[in-house]
Amino acid sequence: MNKNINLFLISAFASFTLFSCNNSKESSKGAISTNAAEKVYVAPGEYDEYYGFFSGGFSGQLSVYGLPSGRLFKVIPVFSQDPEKGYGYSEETKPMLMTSHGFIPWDDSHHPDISQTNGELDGRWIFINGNNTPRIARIDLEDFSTAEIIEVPNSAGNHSSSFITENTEYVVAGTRFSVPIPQRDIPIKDYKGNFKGALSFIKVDQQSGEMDLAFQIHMPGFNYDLSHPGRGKSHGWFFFTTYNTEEAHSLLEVNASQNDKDFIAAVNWKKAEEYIKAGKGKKMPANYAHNKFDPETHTATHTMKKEVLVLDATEFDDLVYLLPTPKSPHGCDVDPSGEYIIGNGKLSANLTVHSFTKMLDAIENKKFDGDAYGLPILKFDEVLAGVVEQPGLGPLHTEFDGRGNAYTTFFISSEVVKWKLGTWEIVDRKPTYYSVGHLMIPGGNSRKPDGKYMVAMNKITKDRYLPVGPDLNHSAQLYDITGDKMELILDFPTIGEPHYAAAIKADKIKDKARQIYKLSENKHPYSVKSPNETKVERKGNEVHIYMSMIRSHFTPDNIEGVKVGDKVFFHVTNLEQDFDVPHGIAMLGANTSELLVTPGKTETFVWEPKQVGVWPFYCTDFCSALHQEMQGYIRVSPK
Ligand code: CUK
Ligand code: CUA
Repeated sequence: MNKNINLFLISAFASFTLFSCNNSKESSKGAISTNAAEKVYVAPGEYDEYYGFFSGGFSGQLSVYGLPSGRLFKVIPVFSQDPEKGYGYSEETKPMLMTSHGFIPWDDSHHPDISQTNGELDGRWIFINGNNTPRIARIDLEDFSTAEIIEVPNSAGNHSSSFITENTEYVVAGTRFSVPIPQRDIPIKDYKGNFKGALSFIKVDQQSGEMDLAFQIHMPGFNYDLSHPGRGKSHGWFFFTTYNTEEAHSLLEVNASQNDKDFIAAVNWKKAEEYIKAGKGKKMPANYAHNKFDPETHTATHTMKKEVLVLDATEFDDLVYLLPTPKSPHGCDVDPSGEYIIGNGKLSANLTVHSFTKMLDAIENKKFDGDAYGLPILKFDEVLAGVVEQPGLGPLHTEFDGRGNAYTTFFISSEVVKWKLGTWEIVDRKPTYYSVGHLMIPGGNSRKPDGKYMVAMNKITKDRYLPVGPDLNHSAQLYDITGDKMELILDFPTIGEPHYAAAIKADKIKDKARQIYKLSENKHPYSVKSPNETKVERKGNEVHIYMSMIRSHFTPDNIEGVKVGDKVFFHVTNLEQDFDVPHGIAMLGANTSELLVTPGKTETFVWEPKQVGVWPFYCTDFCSALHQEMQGYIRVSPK
């Protein structure tokens, strides 16, 4: 029976794919309303209404788009090196990419989430997870740059992350893969009982935004796929979808889809706080990186942490409850009121909605179905709020418009389905082009959604744009959702794979966005405040060049006395104090990237010359009519 469902879904997918190649493009063209252009047109010089932050997937970055125009404003480097900005190449930024496994200049970023106050987006910070080397980054929305990265120990495939509680008390990270905790050499077939999940609660300082791993809850060896916080009435709880509740060590067969139901794990994090306060947490050795960017010196520091506080969920009977949820639920979404918890069962014919009120009631009255994993399992019927019947194939994620409607994506049938909370009736469906993963409504995972637009993020692009060879960009589609029916109004390509996005009214950010750093406040130890302070200093085989840049020259611009075998540090300060006059620097033979230095800042690159000669360097950013004159030479002599 289970196998049959799988086969059915697989063949449905195959036939859908055929269908999409042949027919859907035509039908999407026909479906566009005549005033779509008007709805997305932002006249030259005008601003967009929303900032949209799109995860970069396997690019590891976060890109910033305007909505409704779909214009790309910036790619914020987070987990990957970025030659455009020198991120991860400059000495100042390299420590950001240090981990317990060394320097990892890449990751797979999935879920951005904007900080909240009282369940409303506040635009202070945005958080995003790195999947592969479990990490959480905090991006400061004052200057749109990565301020902090913390590694998550005892975790692997940091996927059910980085979602935040409604006052940004915590950013929460769940492990997709259960792993041996602590890591050790054991046969993989001994998975059951030895592999564990870890749910990490990272405290956020409300003033500085600084993150600190407060505690972890260790869990049975499931896969923890996605999560969302409770909000409103369910504030204080966090919900995680699980699959592979069979605790199979190989998913090659249908091992992990044998169970008719997996679970949503409901975690009472307020209770966890109490237990931690009461000293019930166990200290466990753990090695993880904590990297911070100091805006004063404009330099990152990398430190290693040694310990984590752990609560073992199975040792408490009121910390974690399991809500049976059909067939490998993926998205775990909570409606704006906090009452409904939606489990998007990938292999299920229906959508399952749980009730928070019923859950509390079932807990109170001990309506349990045993505790097979050492955790109370609530009776399915006692927590079920309702079912959306046969909505589509392959549900993944749900968001809300604040008007009592929910919107769920269906990967296999490639559509977004709009349905009503409470009555569970389907009121609209629209195709996506093609195979949608996440969707996003600005504020759609907060208490106050802004239900004007919905963006579908599609996994397959096929024929949407001019062909550019075998590797295509992924695609986003913008829908107007103000009417009864959703209306597709725009397509735009994205950077990497946009697993998820978050968007906020531009007004909440744009006026506090920083334009410039003051040179007088630059505390970088190798900064200079004028060309007169520049110098070349030798310390053994290290040569430190204190260099300045201002329209349109470098000082010094002729450097001699450097030898093969030296380690040469270019500390380059941009003396400009006019807004928007960066200078770049690149040098022939330097095996580093370009640096782009914004006004008032200092950046460093290192060069270890291997060849004698005279090597030119130049400014890479067109900065004035004399930009092309902004150049210099460095002479390298024999050892
Ligand atoms: S996941 Cu990509 S479609 Cu990483 Cu949020 Cu569901
Ligand atoms: Cu400085 Cu071009």
